[in-house]
Amino acid sequence: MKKKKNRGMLLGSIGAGKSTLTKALLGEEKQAVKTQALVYNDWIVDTPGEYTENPMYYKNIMATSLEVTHVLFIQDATKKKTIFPPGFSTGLNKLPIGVVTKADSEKADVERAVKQLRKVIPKGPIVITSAQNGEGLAYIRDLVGFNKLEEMEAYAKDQASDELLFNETLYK
Ligand SMILES: Nc1nc2c(ncn2[C@@H]2O[C@H](COP(=O)(O)OP(=O)(O)OP(=O)(O)O)[C@@H](O)[C@H]2O)c(=O)[nH]1
Ligand SMILES: [Mg+2]
Repeated sequence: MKKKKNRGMLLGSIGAGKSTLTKALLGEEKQAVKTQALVYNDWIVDTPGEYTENPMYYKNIMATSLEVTHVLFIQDATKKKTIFPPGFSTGLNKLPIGVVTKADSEKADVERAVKQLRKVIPKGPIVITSAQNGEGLAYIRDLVGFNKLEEMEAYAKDQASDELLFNETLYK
């Protein structure tokens, strides 16, 4: 794969599947282990779930976001709850991408996860993925290559795929 200058930071709760997704996106075979600190891996910055779960770390998230072009908000499809505060993505001035993980799981409720992400990302793409079967991964790689929200929007609409949505809230 071509080396990218663009970079994405992954945010999401403990066990949401950030590190597994990182490895799948980078084509690594090894199983993910618990993330203890920021991990810079090629074009991905993986974070420990604690960063998103504990507001004490928000300062770290803000600081790290300065080093990336995109922030990926990871929502576990098997979890009823979301830990992102509403509109969380608008507080970080970076291109947002919503990612639903574990779509393959029998416990997955993809619709619920998408609904949760719509509240976090008022305007931006949402990708439905599974690190296990590779679903949606190519869309993430492509989206991180764009430098404008409008470009991501045009791409998402062009793909016309059930695994790639573009959210636009109709009210302000
Ligand atoms: N079924 C299924 N399980 C997954 C998938 N991705 C991750 N998991 C499982 O989810 C669990 C947590 O995955 P991690 O990638 O370590 O989660 P994380 O978000 O990096 O967690 P922290 O490092 O603690 O923040 C593991 O048991 C994975 O096997 C997936 O696509 N499908
Ligand atoms: Mg991890």
